[in-house]
Amino acid sequence: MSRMTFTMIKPDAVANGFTGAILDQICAGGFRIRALKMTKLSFEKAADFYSVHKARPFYGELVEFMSSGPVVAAILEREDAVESFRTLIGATNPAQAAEGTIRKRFAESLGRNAIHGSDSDENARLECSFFFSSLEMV
Ligand code: 3AN
Repeated sequence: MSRMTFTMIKPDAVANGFTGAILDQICAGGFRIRALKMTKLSFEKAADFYSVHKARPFYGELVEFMSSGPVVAAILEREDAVESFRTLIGATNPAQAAEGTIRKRFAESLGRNAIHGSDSDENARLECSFFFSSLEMV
């Protein structure tokens, strides 16, 4: 799985009309889209996806936001996928993200930060299978 990562364009960026521009930047960054879907997470599904953050003070706000509107989920392939995708999206807080990164360009705030990227190969594998069946990946 080290050539794969998982991403999700979050409800803020979808609602703001940035889906096309973000997918364009991902492809320009050398990633190949292996699976893609627009969907809306239920409160329960969002709570499950982010359950690792259950103890954090922002968990309720995060789950509420992530289930507030459509998201665009994708499986991406590239050499060194997890690390290079984290570089492409920039720091969690867009105020600290490097110039030209996806979060710097498109995120609203720390909570509404436009895009998710897996933080390890293991989480990439889990997150890909959370959203996609083997039939949906080409
Ligand atoms: P990343 O998405 O960069 O891996 P994490 O895993 O630390 O960052 O946080 C998961 C998500 O939780 C972030 N994408 C962000 O939307 C939200 N988040 C993180 N820290 C805060 C915070 N202090 N206040 C509100 N939301 C936060």
